[in-house]
Amino acid sequence: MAFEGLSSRLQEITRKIRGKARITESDLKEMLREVKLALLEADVNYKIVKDFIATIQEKALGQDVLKSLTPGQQVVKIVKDELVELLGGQTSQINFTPNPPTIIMLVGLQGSGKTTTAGKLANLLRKQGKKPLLVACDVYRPAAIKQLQVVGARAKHTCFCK
Ligand SMILES: Nc1nc2c(ncn2[C@@H]2O[C@H](COP(=O)(O)OP(=O)(O)O)[C@@H](O)[C@H]2O)c(=O)[nH]1
Ligand SMILES: [Mg+2]
Repeated sequence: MAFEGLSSRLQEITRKIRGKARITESDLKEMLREVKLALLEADVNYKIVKDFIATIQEKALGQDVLKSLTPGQQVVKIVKDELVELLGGQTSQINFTPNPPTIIMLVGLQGSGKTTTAGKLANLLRKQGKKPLLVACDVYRPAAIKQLQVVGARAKHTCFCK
C-alpha cells in the first residue's frame, strides 16, 4: 500500500471535525467520504475501504456519539481505532539474526507484489541503518531480473543482478 501522504491527509480531515461542538449526520458522511477517497488513493482495496467506512458509520451513528458532548473527538477516536484494527491491530518486528545476513522470505501468488514489496522493504531497512541487498534469482519469470534492477535503482539500494 502506498501510505505516503495518507497520514497527513487523514490528520487534515480529522482536524476539521475534531474541534466541532456539533456534528450532523451529513458532516459525518462528508468526513467519511473524504476518508474513503484518501484510502482509495492510497491504494487500499475497494472492498476493504467500503467495509471500513460502513463500520465507522455504524459505530458513530449507533452509539449516540453525535449527541455526546465531544462528538468530534469521539468520531476521530473511532476512525483511529478502526484504522489500527485494519492494519492488523499489532505490529511485529523482523527478527534479525545475530550473524548477518538476515534472509527475508516473501510468499505470495504471482503478481501479488512480492518484488515491489522487496524494494519497499529494502528502502525501509536502509532508512533504519541496515544494508539491504536485493539478489535477483528468479530466472523463470520474463524480465524478473530487469524488474529488480529497476526497483533497486529507484530506491537507490544495492542489487545483485546477473
Ligand atoms: N496498485 C498497486 N500495484 C502494486 C502494488 N505492489 C505491486 N504492484 C504492481 O503489481 C504488479 C506485480 O507486482 P510484483 O511486485 O511484480 O509481484 P510479484 O510477482 O509477487 O513479484 C506490478 O505491476 C506492480 O507494479 C501495490 O501496492 N499497489
Ligand atoms: Mg516477482
